Amino acid sequence: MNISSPKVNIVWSFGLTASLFTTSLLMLQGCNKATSPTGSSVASNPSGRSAASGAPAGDIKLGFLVKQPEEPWFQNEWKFADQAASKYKFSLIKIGAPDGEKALSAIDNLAAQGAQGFVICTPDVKLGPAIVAKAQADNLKVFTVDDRFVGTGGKSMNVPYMGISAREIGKNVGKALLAEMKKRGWKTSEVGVCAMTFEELDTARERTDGAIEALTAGGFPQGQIYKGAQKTSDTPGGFDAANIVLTQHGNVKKWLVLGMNDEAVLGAVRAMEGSGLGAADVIGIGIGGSTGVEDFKKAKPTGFFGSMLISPRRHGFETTEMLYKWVKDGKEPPKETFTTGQLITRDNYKEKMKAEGLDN
Ligand code: FCA
Repeated sequence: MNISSPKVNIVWSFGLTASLFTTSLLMLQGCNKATSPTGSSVASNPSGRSAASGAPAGDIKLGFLVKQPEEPWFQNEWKFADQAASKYKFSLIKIGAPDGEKALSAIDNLAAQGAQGFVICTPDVKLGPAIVAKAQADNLKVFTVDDRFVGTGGKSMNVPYMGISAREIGKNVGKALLAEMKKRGWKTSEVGVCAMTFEELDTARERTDGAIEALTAGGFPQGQIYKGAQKTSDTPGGFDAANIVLTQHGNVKKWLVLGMNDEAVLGAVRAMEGSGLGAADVIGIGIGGSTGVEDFKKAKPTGFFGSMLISPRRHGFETTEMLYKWVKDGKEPPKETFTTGQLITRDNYKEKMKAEGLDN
């Protein structure tokens, strides 16, 4: 069964595969870019001077580091960051940083290329202090996106951050699951909730806690909510966690599925298909409007019923834009920006995604 990312079916490693990946991504995007020997990709702007400042184009170079470059969410963040680079005529260096070692060496790499700052979705929030220390040593500004750095004492670090309104969006998942269950006339006593969790990551725990809170507030019995802890925040992580829940609760015939992102829910939906449970038995709602959308395109519905569409445009374009203005004009970005989500299903995803600048 194929449970990996539908768009880019590669195992990410920073060497050859990274180059292959970025090369194909660049070919897809068809812009004026080059792949650096380190496997990063650079959007260059050789076309002269920045309209606003008169400074030579190429004076400003910014990085965009992501933890899971193979996933559509992060590819879309890069796509919109590229649009900011084109608009403001700075160079953008995109680097996949799936672990701490890669993230830290990528920062040195950026400094060596003469960059002034970077946006990062860190592979591990506990790396925050090490990343900030290295960035300071290299004189680079840092803007965090999606996953927030955790510093000493488990507290969020005081670094500019853009993330989703995790608890609110989670609550909306819970409400939408209940609404769909009622619409189908399912008897609560026959239904279980399969909650895929990744609690070590704040934004993930807030999302799943929010969903569970809304379900219980709406009258769903706590005792029928079964959590499965994911080892990784991707589709295989959801698949494995759901299989354990399914083994423990083989008597449940109808499922509501929630998780931190599309990948978590999609993994669970695939696991349920493996147990003979399909669209009529499963209501899964993801968060992202990314990987899960592939299921909407299938001729027959699957258990992946919906997703909370969040905004890679804001997380890619606006983060990079704010960082650019910080570097160029000294305009400090706000410390916190939280973005919203909206439910998409196979009935409306095309128009909703189009409005967000996402093709389908
Ligand atoms: C986290 C998740 C991603 C996406 C992002 C907004 O980084 O891992 O899938 O949901 O938050």
